[in-house]
Amino acid sequence: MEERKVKPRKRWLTDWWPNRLNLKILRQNCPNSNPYGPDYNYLREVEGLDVDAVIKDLKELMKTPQDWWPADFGHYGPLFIRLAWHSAGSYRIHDGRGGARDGSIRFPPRINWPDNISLDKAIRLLWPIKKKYGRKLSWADLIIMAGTVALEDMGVKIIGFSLGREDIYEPDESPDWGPEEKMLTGKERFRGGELERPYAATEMGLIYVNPEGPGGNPDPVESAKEIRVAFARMGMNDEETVALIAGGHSFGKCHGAGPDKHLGPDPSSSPIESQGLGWKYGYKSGKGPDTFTSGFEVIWSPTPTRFGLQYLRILLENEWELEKSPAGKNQWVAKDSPAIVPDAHDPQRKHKPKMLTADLALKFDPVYSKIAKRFLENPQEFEQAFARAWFKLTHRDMGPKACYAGPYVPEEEFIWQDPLPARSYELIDDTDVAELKKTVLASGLSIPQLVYTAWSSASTYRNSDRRGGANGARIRLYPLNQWAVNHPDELKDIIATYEKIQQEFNQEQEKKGSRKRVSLADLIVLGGCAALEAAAQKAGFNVQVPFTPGRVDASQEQVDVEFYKEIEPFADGFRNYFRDPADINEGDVYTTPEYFLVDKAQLLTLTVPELVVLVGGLRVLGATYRYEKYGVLTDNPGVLTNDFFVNLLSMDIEWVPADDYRYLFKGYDRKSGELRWSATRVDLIFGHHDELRAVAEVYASDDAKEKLVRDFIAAWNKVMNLDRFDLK
Ligand code: HEB
Repeated sequence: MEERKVKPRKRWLTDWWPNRLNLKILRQNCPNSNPYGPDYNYLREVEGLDVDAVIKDLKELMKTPQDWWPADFGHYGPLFIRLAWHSAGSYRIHDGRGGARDGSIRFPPRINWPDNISLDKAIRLLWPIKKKYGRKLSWADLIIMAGTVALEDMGVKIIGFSLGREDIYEPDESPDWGPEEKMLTGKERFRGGELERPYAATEMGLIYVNPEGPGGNPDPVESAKEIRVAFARMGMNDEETVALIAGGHSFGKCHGAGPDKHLGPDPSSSPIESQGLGWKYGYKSGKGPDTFTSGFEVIWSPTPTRFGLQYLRILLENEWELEKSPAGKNQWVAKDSPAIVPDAHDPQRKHKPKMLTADLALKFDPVYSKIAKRFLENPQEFEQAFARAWFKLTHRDMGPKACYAGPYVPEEEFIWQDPLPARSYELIDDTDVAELKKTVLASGLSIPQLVYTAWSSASTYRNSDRRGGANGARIRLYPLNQWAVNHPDELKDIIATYEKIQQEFNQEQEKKGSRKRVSLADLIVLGGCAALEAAAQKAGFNVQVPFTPGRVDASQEQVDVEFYKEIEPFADGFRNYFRDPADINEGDVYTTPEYFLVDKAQLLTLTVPELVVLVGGLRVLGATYRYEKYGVLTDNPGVLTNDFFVNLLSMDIEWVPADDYRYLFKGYDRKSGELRWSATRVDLIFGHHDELRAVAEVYASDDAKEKLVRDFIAAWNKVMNLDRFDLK
């Protein structure tokens, strides 16, 4: 029986006004939506977990088939590996979103993606273990652990595993997954032939690429091109890509027992009695040998529950013939091979080895095939490469090693963890801080320069993968010191000034026999704090800006150069920076600069009031890109006033577009016609958008002068310390 179709009674604002800037992503995961309450500390809980007991339980559960969802080859390991891979594999480097760290694969849209069919079953299979360990083990950790333990159980020498991924309890709507309105289409995300940033998948609803080949065209060479782009967007090079695919497809099978017309709707669209399980398959039994997942019917290896070289050998040593799966999909069969591959459910049956177009990419792309051959000849190298790439795949969104937990964290430090040196000296104290503030203010650097540099250093942080930030002072190193938004030419001189202050201070300490030293990373932040105090003083407020020393300086070798080259921003509303719309690169998503402002605010974990007060404050401080006057709506730049809001909301000013893109604007005095201000869209949005305006009104009010100072400092302090995992 069909579920009664209910016409929605309610229309959301986004249905009526889809172009209205949506601030919802700044209100996700409020503390009161966490059922464990505000005092819950997952890292502390998981430290009390009996990890070996969980591993034992997992190994047993994997080999205990359930009637409601039978195991292929008597082992759920391959399914769990696919679950972990799809949980981690939607990570993309450009904004660090996607990934496994919050367990968001449990929620829409990801649980409903056609690429994730049957993973709802994998999660339900794990429920008894989640239930047993409750608050001590998150879904996010359990999912990655299940895949990793499966690998180990099936013969991979893994290099380690970290716990510490805390669950969310609502869908994460911050990632932009693409412009398409239909699943499994991907036309709109390509511009000038290039995949727009931040996307990594080539089609909506996929983790990476279409297994059948681009747009369903079974061309392995073209497929390789897609794979290369998609895996690069995940931060994986050719060697890691070959290792991951060849290692992953050593296990398990593809499911496409019959036509897709029998496939039911996704979990969110399924009738209520299905209890969150989707894709009920109405063909024969709909499970076990009659399963439909991807629509391919492929088993790669004669030993699908054992790690080894079989996949690579079969791939490289056979000729491949195109055929159709029972669901009508293009797939490949080893032409002259005997039937050497076991059936997943019937011990009497054997099959010929088969492959996907995306597998043949590893054979027909010249670079991939060279690596594949080398792996086949050097089994240990292959296993090592796979184990290392798997660790990176499943941990790269967790941030620095300080965020890791549990007994199996590998000793080794990886470049993608943004490593930091250990501190070998004592920290400066309050007296030193006060002295250094004076020295910085007397160094000739201006308030806008000091604020801009500190902000530039700290605001590289993104909570999506916990990378960037002020610690390490990477802003002074290549390539961050070349980012246009960081004023490369001027930055050199500013850093030189800071280095001089640092040297003098440290030398003096050494002379005194003191072990105290100051790092450049600390000095850059301290300079910003000193400038803020001075700017507040000029506004008539005597305030202390909090400063916590302890940052250290990374070396050039500790910078993940390729990564930081890739993530150079082309928009940053906090500094009123937007690459000229005329020379936005092919491949950069072009949407409005104010959209990127909100996007960046989410990566900085800011609330709406924090976003508003920070932009208003940074503008009057004059900390704008190239110190241009856009948005500096004050006659006293460098003074921490609420002028930005007062002047923006003033009805005495009329705003007029000043370019073809409606990016720049001029503000004229309505009475005299005199030109008063210049601004960008990012400035005007605070007067235009109803919610932002509501908060801007608070700060523009006559009683909010001191409130602005205090709130700005609090939000500033939050941003300066976002990456201080050493303090948490
Ligand atoms: Fe994979 C499965 C595709 C990569 C692991 N895969 C699979 C399938 C498909 C695919 C279609 C079937 C599904 C069903 O069930 O039906 N992949 C793919 C692609 C790619 C991949 C396209 C890119 C190129 N994989 C991968 C990686 C990994 C994997 C990287 C890991 C590392 N897979 C996997 C597994 C499986 C699969 C384990 C099996 C599952 C079962 O058995 O259930």
